[in-house]
Amino acid sequence: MKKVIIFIGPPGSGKGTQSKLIAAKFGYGHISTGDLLRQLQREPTLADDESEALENMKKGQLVPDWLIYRLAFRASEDYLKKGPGVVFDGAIRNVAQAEKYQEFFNEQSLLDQVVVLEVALPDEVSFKRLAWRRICKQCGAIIPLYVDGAEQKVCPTCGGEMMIRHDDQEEIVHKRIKEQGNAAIKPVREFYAQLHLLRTIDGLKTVQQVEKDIENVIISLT
Ligand code: B4P
Repeated sequence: MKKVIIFIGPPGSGKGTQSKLIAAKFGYGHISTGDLLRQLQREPTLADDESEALENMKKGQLVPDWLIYRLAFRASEDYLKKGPGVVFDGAIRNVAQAEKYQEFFNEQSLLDQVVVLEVALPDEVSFKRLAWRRICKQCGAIIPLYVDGAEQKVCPTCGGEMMIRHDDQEEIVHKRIKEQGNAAIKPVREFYAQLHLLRTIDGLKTVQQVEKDIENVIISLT
């Protein structure tokens, strides 16, 4: 199996859901730049440039690249020292970032250890999923509001209270899909396709089916 598994895909494609499952299954570290940014947001004191950068996230825009590198590279080095590998969740959203990560993997002698999994989903489906996404306040699980037509009232894993993420409000979701949806991702997927690192997974299937498809791909790669 490759040591570096990178998930790309439009917002709501299931990158977060699947990368957590895969990291837990194989004992890999899980780096979600979205989670790292939300964690940073909760810090009591922030540098001015960090506060400014986090404003972008609240508006549904990408944060500046330097902040992503600062957070993700440090976390990745820590995980690689301790465990078998790392799963990157939504950590690469433009070509400049993709190039910079390749430089970083080169410095770490990991260039031949990279696979990129695109979870593909039409933008129309993204909208519904994000507007109906809830997060458990207690354990951080990602929960769809409706399962088989029934509304979920508490976290099915720990019984915790569910909350709606600030950037999952309808008008912000529209903006995120416009700015981070399939049109925005196209150059990134082309970059990785040219390097023969890209594998595409159909994100329209059920969570369990998508997980199985991903497992089959990563187990087949040496
Ligand atoms: P993230 O936290 O990464 O969020 P996301 O892209 O919206 O969601 P994801 O695709 O992970 O969907 P999920 O599994 O939750 O990013 C948040 C923000 O951080 C960005 O908008 C940006 O501002 C900033 N940011 C992060 N990284 C950055 C970077 N590299 N550069 C610049 N800025 C960056 O799934 C969504 C819903 O669908 C859930 O309800 C889930 O249960 C459901 N679902 C999942 N799979 C399903 C399936 N197969 N079938 C049915 N439902 C499914």
